Amino acid sequence: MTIPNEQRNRLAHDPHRPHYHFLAPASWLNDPNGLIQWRGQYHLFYQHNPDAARFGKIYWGHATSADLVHWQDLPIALAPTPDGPDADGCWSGCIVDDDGVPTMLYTGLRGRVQRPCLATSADGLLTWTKYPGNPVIAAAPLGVDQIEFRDHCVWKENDMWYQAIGSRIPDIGGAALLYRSPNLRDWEYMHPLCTGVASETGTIWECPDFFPLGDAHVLAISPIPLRKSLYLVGSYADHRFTPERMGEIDVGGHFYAPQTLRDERGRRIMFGWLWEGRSEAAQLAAGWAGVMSLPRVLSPRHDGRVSFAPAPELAALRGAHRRWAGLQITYASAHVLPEIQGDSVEIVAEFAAGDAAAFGLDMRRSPDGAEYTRIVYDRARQRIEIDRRRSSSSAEDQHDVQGGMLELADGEALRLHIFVDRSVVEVFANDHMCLTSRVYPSRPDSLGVALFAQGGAAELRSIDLWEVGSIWL
Ligand code: DQQ
Repeated sequence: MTIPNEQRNRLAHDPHRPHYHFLAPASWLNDPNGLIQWRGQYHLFYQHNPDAARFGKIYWGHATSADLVHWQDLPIALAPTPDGPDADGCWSGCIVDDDGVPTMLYTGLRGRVQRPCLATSADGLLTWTKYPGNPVIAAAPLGVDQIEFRDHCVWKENDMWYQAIGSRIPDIGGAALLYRSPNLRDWEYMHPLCTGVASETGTIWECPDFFPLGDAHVLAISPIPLRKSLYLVGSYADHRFTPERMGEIDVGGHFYAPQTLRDERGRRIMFGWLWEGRSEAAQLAAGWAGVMSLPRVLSPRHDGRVSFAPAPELAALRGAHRRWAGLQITYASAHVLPEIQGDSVEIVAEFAAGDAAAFGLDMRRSPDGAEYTRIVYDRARQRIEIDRRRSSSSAEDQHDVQGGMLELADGEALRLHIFVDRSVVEVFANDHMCLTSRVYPSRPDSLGVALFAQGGAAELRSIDLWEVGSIWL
């Protein structure tokens, strides 16, 4: 049997393979699953096809971390059982603590039919025994699409377990269906926890994740066909969730199917799947596809939205550091930061807009400026964007501009916290908004960082850069 470290070492030479974002030892990764802190250790399970770098027959991969930053691979946790209800795949789900017994609810796929299944672990989450009575729910309720019925969020209220399952109500829209159970095995359908409107929030909701945050409740959903994840903030009463506000979890176009955990310190922490931005042929040739986002800490904002910040533990990866302060940036000059070269760096930059119409920062920049990936703030449109039109010279890679609204109050600075990790660019703007994208620079010398302003001057108040170490133990 190949052990994961050997697989990782075999792919280590690949210049696009991140080294401080989590990814599978090799092959395919998609959704985070079963996130839990158990007896102090963080556990990250993930949708995994060990056979090829493409979606296929899905297993649950597994890794653990003592500090939320450094990870150790563990053997595959869950595999399809021939002739079982999960014969064609073990799709997304969650893990809860059932009075000391780690208990997993996941979606068993057989043919096109998706049904909830249960498994338990008696050895600290390493190996899992499937419940002989699987599936624990025989079919989706009447009126619900029978083959769009998957992904599980389970929680306890008083002595009762509750479960939200993603689905589609024909002619209406995506929905999260609510069930209850005294024992995690016998489930009674109650009603939709929340139903969407197809024109606004898609026709199918995948990966519902429901949790309290501050005084409100949050429902995170990944709607088909939107290709992005949303959060709904609202109130939860009589086992129904009423959304009052909606936002995008990440506006960079590459973040999907997030799941959260509440850790032992009471923090709500989210991981999401960062899909690729290059052709399927390139993914197969690379031998790997799919990366996990950095862990993000969620908190409620004064305006009712949710704020996302990188987990502070990530600072443990920082190496050599450089700092500049008080630079005037004008259109006339290219402000290439000297002595900064890197495809694995963390950057914290604070800009005052001055009279510039647009300003920002280029990274993965070639010395001649032909290749770069740009983060730009457009003042008139109040938009922050990631621009990949010059990120690589390969026609096989995506070349677009993605972004969203970021309103800055009068005099408010733009604070960018950027994590460049080879093919991943993960950006946190003003401590609450995320843009994540994937880039595949063609040139080995696309390693520089530069600042720019257009239509006037901007002031770079300060910029800190760190080299970033690896997360693999
Ligand atoms: N992917 C899983 C499903 C989920 C979808 C299959 C979201 O369970 O609905 O890997 O990426």
